[in-house]
Parts: sequence; structure tokens; C-alpha cells
Amino acid sequence: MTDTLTIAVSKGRILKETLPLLAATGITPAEDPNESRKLILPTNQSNVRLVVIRATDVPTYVQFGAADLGVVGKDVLMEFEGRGLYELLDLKISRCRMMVAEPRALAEQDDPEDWRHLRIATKYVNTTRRHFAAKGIQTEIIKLYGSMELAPLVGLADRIVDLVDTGNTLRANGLVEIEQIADISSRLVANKAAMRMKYDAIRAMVEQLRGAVKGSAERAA
Ligand code: PRT
Ligand code: MG
Repeated sequence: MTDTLTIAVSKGRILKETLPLLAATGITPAEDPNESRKLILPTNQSNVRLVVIRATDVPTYVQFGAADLGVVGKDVLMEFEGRGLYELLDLKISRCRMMVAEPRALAEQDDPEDWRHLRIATKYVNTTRRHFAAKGIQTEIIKLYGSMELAPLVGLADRIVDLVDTGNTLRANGLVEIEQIADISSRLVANKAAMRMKYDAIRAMVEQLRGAVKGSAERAA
């Protein structure tokens, strides 16, 4: 008898990039996740199902054991201060970087070596505080839920911490990257208790996904 595995994934870019990895391991949703309004998606394998939720909720579902496994951005994991999660595998999808950014005019005369106190708008409050505290820099952090790029333009903050991929969003708003906080990609995480109870099923899934990640890296090279 094979253990049932529930995998939490967020809609949007992570689901889009996770599906090909799952497909490479032989798992496909029973209906098209982009069409379906179902939040629980059965797959062609009777012991595997997906739950499709908000990105920031994935660690919580896994922490409480509502999902055995989750696919979640490293940005969300760093910000999540709960316990009970194992990070099992870097899936190398939905890659970007977490950056400190500021208006071009400020950057022209700014030196991060001189930073003592910063006023920063971000949705990554914990990560930002930790990053600067480790360097002895004080921060006044203004929590936002989106459109961080707007904050320096209207005087809400001098700088922002946000994710950057192509840099188009920053450029369009006259902002430039001044310091990197982290490289970001999505990770496979597991609930610690599930890891003990369903060890064989999870181990097998991790090894198959590891192969799928390697295969897709080789195709990209
Ligand atoms: O959008 P929603 O409110 O539903 O939730 P979400 O924003 O948490 O989900 P989603 O799907 O937008 O992002 C999920 C995950 O994708 C994040 O947690 C990251 O791990 C990863 N990811 C990868 C990104 C980006 N790249 C990215 N570029 N998440 C967001 N962005 C945003 C960024 O915040 C900025 O606004 O895209 C903009 C910058 O992109 P460029 O290309 O203009 O630089
Ligand atoms: Mg988004």
C-alpha cells in the first residue's frame, strides 16, 4: 500500500514551472489546472494530489501537515519564521534575486559602506531586518503587500527590498539595484512528521524530481 502524497503549489509562475518537472516524473493533473477552479487537483497517480494555494500560504500548509510536500520560493521560505519544515531540493525554477533598490539619483551619490540607518519599504520585513542587523545597520521598515517600486517615488521610503528578474520593473520606475540580499529559486519542502511517516514515498519523489531538475538543466545548457 503506497502512502498518499499531497503537494502544495502556488498558482502562477511556480505552478507553471512545476508541472513540467512533475510530468518528467510521470505525474500529470487529471484536469488542466489553468482551467479548473478546483483547489484540490487529483493526478493520474491515485496516491498523488496537488493543492493550489497562495504562495505565502505554502509553508503554513506544510508546517501543519495539511500538505506533505510544498513548492515554494526561497524568498517566502526566508520570510517564514515557522518551524517543522525540511528543505529537500532546489528545483531551480522561478529564479530571480532579492535586491535593495533605490532611485537612480540617490544611487549616483550613495555608498552602501556608509549606510547606518535606512528607511526601507518591502514585503520581506523579517528578511530585510535580519540582513541589515547582521551588518549593524539600523532599519525602519515599512511593510507593503505589493508595488514596492512606488514607495521611493512618492517619498514613502528611500529604498526598497524586492525581487528582480529582468530589471524591467525597476527601470520603468527610475530605480536601480544597489545591493543583493539573496539568489532566489523555488524549493521542495517537506513536513518533518510526514518525512518520518511517509519516508519511502517522499524519498522516491525527491529522487525522481532531482532527476527531472538535472534533465531540464541539461536541456537548457
Ligand atoms: O501574485 P500573487 O499576489 O498571487 O502572489 P505572489 O506574488 O506571491 O506569487 P507570484 O506567482 O507572483 O510569485 C511567486 C514566486 O515567484 C515568488 O515567491 C518568487 O519566488 C518567484 N519569482 C520569480 C518572482 C519573480 N521571479 C518576480 N520577478 N516573484 C515576483 N516577481 C516580481 C517582482 O516582485 C517585481 O514586481 O516581478 C517584478 C520584477 O520582475 P522584472 O522582470 O521586471 O525584474
Ligand atoms: Mg505576484
